[in-house]
Amino acid sequence: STLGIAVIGTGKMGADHVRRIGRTVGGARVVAVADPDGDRVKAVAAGLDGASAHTDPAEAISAPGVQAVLIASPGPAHEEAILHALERELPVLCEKPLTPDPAGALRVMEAEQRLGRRLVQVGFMRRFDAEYERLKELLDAGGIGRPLFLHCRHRNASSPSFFTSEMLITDSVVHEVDAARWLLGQEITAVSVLSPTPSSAAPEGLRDPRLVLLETAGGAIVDVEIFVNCGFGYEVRCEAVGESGSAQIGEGQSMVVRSAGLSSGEIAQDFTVRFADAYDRQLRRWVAAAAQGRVDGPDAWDGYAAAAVSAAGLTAAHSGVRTPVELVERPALYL
Ligand code: ISE
Repeated sequence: STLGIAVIGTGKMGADHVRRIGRTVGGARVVAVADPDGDRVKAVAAGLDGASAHTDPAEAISAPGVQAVLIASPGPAHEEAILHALERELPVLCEKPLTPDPAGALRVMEAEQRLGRRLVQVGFMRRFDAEYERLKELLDAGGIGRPLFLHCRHRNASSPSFFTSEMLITDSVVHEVDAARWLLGQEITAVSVLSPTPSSAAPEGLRDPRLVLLETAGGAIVDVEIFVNCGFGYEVRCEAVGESGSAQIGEGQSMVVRSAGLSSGEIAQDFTVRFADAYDRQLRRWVAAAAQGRVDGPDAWDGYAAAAVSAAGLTAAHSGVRTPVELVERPALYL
């Protein structure tokens, strides 16, 4: 039997997931789609056999045949859609950020605790990337000793028109926040943000690039260069430095051409290309678990912890002062 999915939000990521469910992931089909843009959602539904189109997410979630919900609307719209899905006890895959602020994430955790089970997975798809998995295995095996630093670079060719200075932290660096927590198995305890004079290639008023420093409970330091209008392509690199070695991922494994005195390789232009396999694997794993009425990926606690780091990051960015991260005690459901 195939899992009936409602897709909430048919922008760039929603449309990408709809394509993915049709082509690369078996055992699932899209039965309902929702988007505030009525024309866009009708166009997406028209390309799907028998899927209903809605402008109201709640309607799509309660449409006939919906057994699981994939949320790809903008961050501020996530909480409401998640709570509707939880009311119906449906498994959820929610794009990052779970919620833009920790208060919303706490409400999601409370709803799950009332149900007594975890049904929400957050779309931190780097955990499903082959290079990240190898780095995680190496660190877990003690291959480079106790980790001291993660040096991270996160660059986008350009940012979409709706991108704000806050989103560099809440929507982009949030990936490094989750990756660091997962790779090191440690919570992040404090955040500092430095912002150089913005690149003249960045849209007017956008604080781009920025340097974000994360301190972890185990005494490691993570530095993240976020640069969302670098112009030349999409790059996500990470070098881990430990007491007995270092390991680097994201250097690009594609063909290198030497010709006419130059050596050159291709740079992916976009995250849907660089992380295509990770998105596929994330969705396959989620569909397999959701078919059994459960989730097994990064959960609402991970979404909450990331939101708490983002909140500290925004305070640090505005004040220029190193800001501690405040976390509630981890509820038993998430241990
Ligand atoms: C976007 O929302 C993502 O999730 C991408 O992975 C990230 O590189 C980009 O900066 C974000 O805007």
